[in-house]
Amino acid sequence: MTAARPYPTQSALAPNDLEAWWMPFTANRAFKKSPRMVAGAKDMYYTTSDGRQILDGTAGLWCCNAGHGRDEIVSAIQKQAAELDFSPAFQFGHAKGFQLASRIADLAPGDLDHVFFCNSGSESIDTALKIALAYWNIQGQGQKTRLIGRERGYHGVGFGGISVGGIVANRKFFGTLLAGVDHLPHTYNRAEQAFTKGEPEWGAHLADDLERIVALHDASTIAAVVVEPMAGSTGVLPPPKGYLKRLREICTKYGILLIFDEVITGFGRLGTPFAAERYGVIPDMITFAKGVNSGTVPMGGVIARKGIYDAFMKGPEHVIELFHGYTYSAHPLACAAALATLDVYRDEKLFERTKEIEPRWMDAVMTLKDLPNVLDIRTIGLVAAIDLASIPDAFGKRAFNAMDKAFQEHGMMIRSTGDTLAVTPPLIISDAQIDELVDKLRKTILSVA
Ligand code: PXG
Repeated sequence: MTAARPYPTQSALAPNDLEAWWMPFTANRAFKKSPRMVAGAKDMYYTTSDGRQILDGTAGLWCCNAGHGRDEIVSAIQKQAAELDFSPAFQFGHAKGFQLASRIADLAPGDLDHVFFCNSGSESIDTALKIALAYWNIQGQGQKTRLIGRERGYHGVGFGGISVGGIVANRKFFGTLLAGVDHLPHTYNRAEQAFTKGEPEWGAHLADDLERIVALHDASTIAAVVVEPMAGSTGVLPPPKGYLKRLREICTKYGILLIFDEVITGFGRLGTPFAAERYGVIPDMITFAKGVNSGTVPMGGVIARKGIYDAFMKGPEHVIELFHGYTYSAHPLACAAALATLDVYRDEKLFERTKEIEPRWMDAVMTLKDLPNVLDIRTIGLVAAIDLASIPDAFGKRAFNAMDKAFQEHGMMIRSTGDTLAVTPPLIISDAQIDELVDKLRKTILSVA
């Protein structure tokens, strides 16, 4: 037995023991020595437990697209908790689940019109991969089992997601992963692409590598290709011009399903409801999470094309068609929050606004180009990434220090991944707040020179 801990009688703003929480994707010991504690949030700002205002440069974790503490969303959640707190989604339904599925299908392009709900981005990827495998199975092509991801891809942390993902640290500790997975090359080349605004000119040809993979394994063994239209977590890699169209063509040519992981690009981040629309490419499935309800209640999902859903709707009608689902699929609180959030997006035209301010955002962030240690800046939609030169023998430390200093000294939340800073503010950011953010970024980068 460890010694008894002091009973936590203090308020949530000032916990008296940081030991017990094993924090996710966090340097736990560094955090617990010098915590970055948040206590409240409203619109574009967090408040720290010691009362400082922190500009939200990350929309939480790429999710709070409508900003924080939005009255309409808060009251929808409160009302829903009082009216219907939980309802099973296996063999029973509730109105908001159906309303939300229709609203999301309306936002999605083409015949992407059936929505399967889960509770996170990771679950949405596992769901999409399982639908792909089951789809081929019920079509009598059960030998189509291979899954193709991409180097540097991030698809969450489930075994499916890390298998098709391509971030080494997220894979190397976890054994053999799923069998039968291959990877496309990533699309980044600094010599060809440095300081590009938006989609780089160079790199569409990298999609042709799918032809090599098909030649190696044969299309008859390949179920699906999954990519982020814009790779986010790895440090923001916008797709080269024409790349996604090329991938679509090759998938269609060989009868391979194409899945876009839109967990961060969905719900306006690139100025359209989904990136699929921005790029004029219709995948067979889209995964989403985060922005669907502005990060307020855990929710994710998969949008599937009509033909995929229809393929399952056969056999005796009393038999379950897809043996998959989660206790909290279409949780009433998550649905209520999402319906209110989609109203905010529509009424405030936040997706259109993102498209409008994109050029201003890109120009503002590119003013940081000549600061010390800046090796590349990539911008797209309301997203920016800044690559910093690594401190010798301490990869990741400069960006980690920048993230920490931004919070502790400059009043701003940003993310670091490797030695890249990622900046992805809520879509409600004003012109003045863009200036404030860039000014804070400048000070932060100078402070880690
Ligand atoms: N797919 C993509 C494309 C993602 O970006 C997930 C799946 C997994 O979602 P969940 O809800 O299971 O976490 C993600 C998550 C970062 C960062 O700093 C990115 C994510 C999560 C946390 C931090 O870039 N993306």
